[in-house]
Amino acid sequence: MTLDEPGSWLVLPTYDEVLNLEPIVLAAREHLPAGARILIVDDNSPDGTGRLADRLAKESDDLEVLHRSRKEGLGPAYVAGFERALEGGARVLIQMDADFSHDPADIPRLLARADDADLVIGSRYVEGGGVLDWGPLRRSISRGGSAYARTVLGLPVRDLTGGFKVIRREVLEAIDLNSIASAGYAFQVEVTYRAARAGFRIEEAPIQFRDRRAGNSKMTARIVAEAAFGVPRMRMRR
Ligand SMILES: Nc1nc2c(ncn2[C@@H]2O[C@H](COP(=O)(O)OP(=O)(O)OP(=O)(O)O)[C@@H](O)[C@H]2O)c(=O)[nH]1
Ligand SMILES: [Mg+2]
Repeated sequence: MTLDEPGSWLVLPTYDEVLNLEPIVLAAREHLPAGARILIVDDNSPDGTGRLADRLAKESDDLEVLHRSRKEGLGPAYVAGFERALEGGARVLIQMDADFSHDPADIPRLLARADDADLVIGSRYVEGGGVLDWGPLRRSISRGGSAYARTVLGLPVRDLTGGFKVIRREVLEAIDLNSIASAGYAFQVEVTYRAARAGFRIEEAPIQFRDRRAGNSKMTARIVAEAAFGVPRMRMRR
């Protein structure tokens, strides 16, 4: 395996994304820098996403698959994926949903911002960012969630729950990934919180978020509750 500069790895967590996976991989390749690698982290999806991922990996050598035996939530899937990418020599990691809620065409702009930041957050809640398809209820839950976490944690970040990020290797090495307990959106908050506490430079770049293209949402009341109760706990633990 040869890694071109700057050693970018795209980590794509999947659970039942069989309809989105191949299109998102093709779209991502169009926008990733030369030499970038793609790591799919699949939690034994019942719909066969993992088998499709294996086929894609066989067809091209820029892509590999990390199979996990069961669904444990986004957090543990990302921790496992980040570790694999770090072992593989990643210098800059990109995390993105595999359902087209995040636009792969934004990758170069986010990566460019990492020239002078350690963590770049694709942000719905800064000037120029937004959410295209959500109704008023989901919008206010998301906005309220970010505002709540921002206040409780005292962080100057507008979009704390978003999952489209560019993260420099040094950040992940510094924040003790394995002690992160959060599984859902709280995971996104916790990574950013720890990066901020460790003194890393954080920037938000505007993105337009849209509803998933195909398949079903995995958001549950439990994930929301974990974020609501988990955020004050993060602060107490520090
Ligand atoms: N490996 C793995 N991936 C997951 C898990 N939960 C969600 N994902 C993936 O993480 C990304 C974001 O999750 P989504 O299901 O889109 O969750 P969401 O964005 O909260 O909900 P919707 O966009 O409304 O569907 C997608 O690529 C999912 O397939 C999980 O437990 N394990
Ligand atoms: Mg989604």
